[in-house]
Amino acid sequence: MAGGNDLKVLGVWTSPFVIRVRIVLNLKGLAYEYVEEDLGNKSALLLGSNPVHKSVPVLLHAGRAINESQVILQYIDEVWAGTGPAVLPADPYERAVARFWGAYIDDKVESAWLGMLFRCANEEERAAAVARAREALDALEGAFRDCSRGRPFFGGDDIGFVDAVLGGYLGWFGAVGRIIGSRLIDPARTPLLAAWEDRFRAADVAKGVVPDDLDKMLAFLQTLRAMNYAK
Ligand SMILES: N[C@@H](CCC(=O)N[C@@H](CS)C(=O)NCC(=O)O)C(=O)O
Repeated sequence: MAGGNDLKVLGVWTSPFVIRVRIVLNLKGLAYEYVEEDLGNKSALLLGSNPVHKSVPVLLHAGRAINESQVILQYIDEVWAGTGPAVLPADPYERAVARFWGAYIDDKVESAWLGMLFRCANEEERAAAVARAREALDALEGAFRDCSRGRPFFGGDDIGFVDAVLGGYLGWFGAVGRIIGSRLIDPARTPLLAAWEDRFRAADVAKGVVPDDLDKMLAFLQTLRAMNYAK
């Protein structure tokens, strides 16, 4: 790990947005301090660092705050361009494609994620959100085929931008799988993406960052629901 960069991440351990930032810091081999926030009682540092959205993640680099996870990923890639693998592709067209899919994931997958876990009043509403998630995953199956060109990740041989953006959701996908009794990324329907999920979960940069304790995730879900999170 490269130290001495004065990096601090304000986060919540289950947040897909925080997880993707930690994955990219790991990918770059950058040491950082991680500070767990309580969304029910946000710290003065969080409120002062992200006064617009008051959300995590916040990356503090030498005391200066960078907000919004996809902006943070691009910042890390630019500042530490010479350290570790590139997060975004070098080619401008491929960079545009990666940014397109990153935006797609936070549009379609995020809304389905909120629907599956937080905004469903009954099992019928949850099933509708699962169907929306699987439709988005169908599109991502095609994206994976085009971006990876037979290699293991969206980013090619290494985990890259789209991998980190989508990979941040895998902890919650596991929890959804437990609730619905089947894998959200269905190997029969989206086989390339299901194989990608297995590879991503096994990657060193994901270990200890993508949550795999489903009981703990589901207990945390109850806490968030009690807080009326994401209403
Ligand atoms: N678009 C933001 C989303 C961040 C976000 O929604 N974070 C949640 C945690 S998963 C949060 O901090 N919510 C603030 C709150 O609950 O008050 C990003 O990509 O960073």
